[in-house]
Amino acid sequence: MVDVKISDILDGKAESDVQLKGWVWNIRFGGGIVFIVLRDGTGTIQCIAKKEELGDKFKELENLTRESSIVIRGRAKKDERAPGGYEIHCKDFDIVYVSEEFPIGKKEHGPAFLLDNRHLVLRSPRYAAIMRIKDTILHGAREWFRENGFTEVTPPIISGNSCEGGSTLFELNYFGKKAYLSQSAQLYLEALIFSLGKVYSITPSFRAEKSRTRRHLAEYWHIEAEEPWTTEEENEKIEENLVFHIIRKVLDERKRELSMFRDPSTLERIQKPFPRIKYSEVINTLQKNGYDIKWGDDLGADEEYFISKKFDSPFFIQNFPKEAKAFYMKRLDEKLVKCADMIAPEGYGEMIGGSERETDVDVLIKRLEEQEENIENYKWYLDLRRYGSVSHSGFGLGTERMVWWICKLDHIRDTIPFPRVINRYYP
Ligand code: NSS
Repeated sequence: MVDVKISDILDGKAESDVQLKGWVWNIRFGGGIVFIVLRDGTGTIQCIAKKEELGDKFKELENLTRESSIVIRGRAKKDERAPGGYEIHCKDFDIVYVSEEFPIGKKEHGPAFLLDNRHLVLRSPRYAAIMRIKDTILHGAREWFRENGFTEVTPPIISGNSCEGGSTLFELNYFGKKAYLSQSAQLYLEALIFSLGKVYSITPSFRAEKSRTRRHLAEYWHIEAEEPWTTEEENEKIEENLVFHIIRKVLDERKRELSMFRDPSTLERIQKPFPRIKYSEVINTLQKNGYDIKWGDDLGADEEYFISKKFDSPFFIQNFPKEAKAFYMKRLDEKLVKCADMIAPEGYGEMIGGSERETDVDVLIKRLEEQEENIENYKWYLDLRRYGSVSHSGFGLGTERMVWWICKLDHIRDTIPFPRVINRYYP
């Protein structure tokens, strides 16, 4: 009898006598027959145990509860009527541990209860599918960067300065001095291009977002890249190729999981190049549709939702006014900067923020002063412009924003196993 994973059976790779190790996701008792939905971390499958086949041992199954751990031996059979297209005819089993009554029932629970019991809720096939899609997204990103000459680096998480402005900084007591949790690895990646050329990192980023929204986490996983000798136009092509590769990889590797959330053909239809529109066009469209927004304002969640609904492929919004963006972005003219946000379609919203970086030290100092930053903390960063400065660009992709869109979820907190938001860090 061979040890197999449920996914092997569902993929049609193991139609024979098998041994499965897993947990009881669901159990139903009929006269002389027990239906067990088993899950093992790779999938779920229905196992059928009959009294007429198991004899006296059948009685042991009467004690079985949801989430009990069990080893089941039997025959895997194709059956179109079974969920997943396969089922197991149980010939023998060992109950390893009979679970106490599992607090997550079949009935509806409120969101607070589910979040308090997140460590248990994560066992559901829905969360397993989301986490597996996320695994493919992270793996796909690393694969694309490696194939395209980027080196992975490990920037610090504790920093003495801000990157995206003071309002969302988490402050930390660093041996009696003030430090911050990183909002972005960008400034450190900018230092590393001089040593390595194209670089990228995948790190947690922290934002003290003080409001409850469906798209903000206090801690998220940031995929960031920085490229020397690169203009904003070229930077956008890099972002587009990376995102396209990741989408293809999810379609290749995770179609079964993806089908739990959306029709995969909606992602198959996405083509390069992604549409590109200007910030000014967006403002015009919004004003024509009755939004109370003026040129110069940043786009809020409602405005982004409205624009994003008009697309079924990711797209770029280019050239924001400098007041709406961070200090480091290169000027296009007196008013605009060389930047673009990549927006996820279907009503989701910003997934990537990217830009060409300002190379003029004096402009950087002026912008930092305008934002009331302490220049002392940025001395090291300004040095990067003094010694061998070159045009360069980069971007940050919010991994969870991408999972949120790809899985068409209501709330971003479902994209991360243990979400950190304004009112929660338990469990
Ligand atoms: O603030 S960003 O728009 N840009 C940066 O941090 C740059 N310094 C990145 C770079 O050029 N290296 O954030 C980038 C992305 C943004 O598009 C979102 O997808 C994501 O990071 N992001 C978030 N995801 C989840 N929760 C929160 N609070 C959040 N904030 C940004």
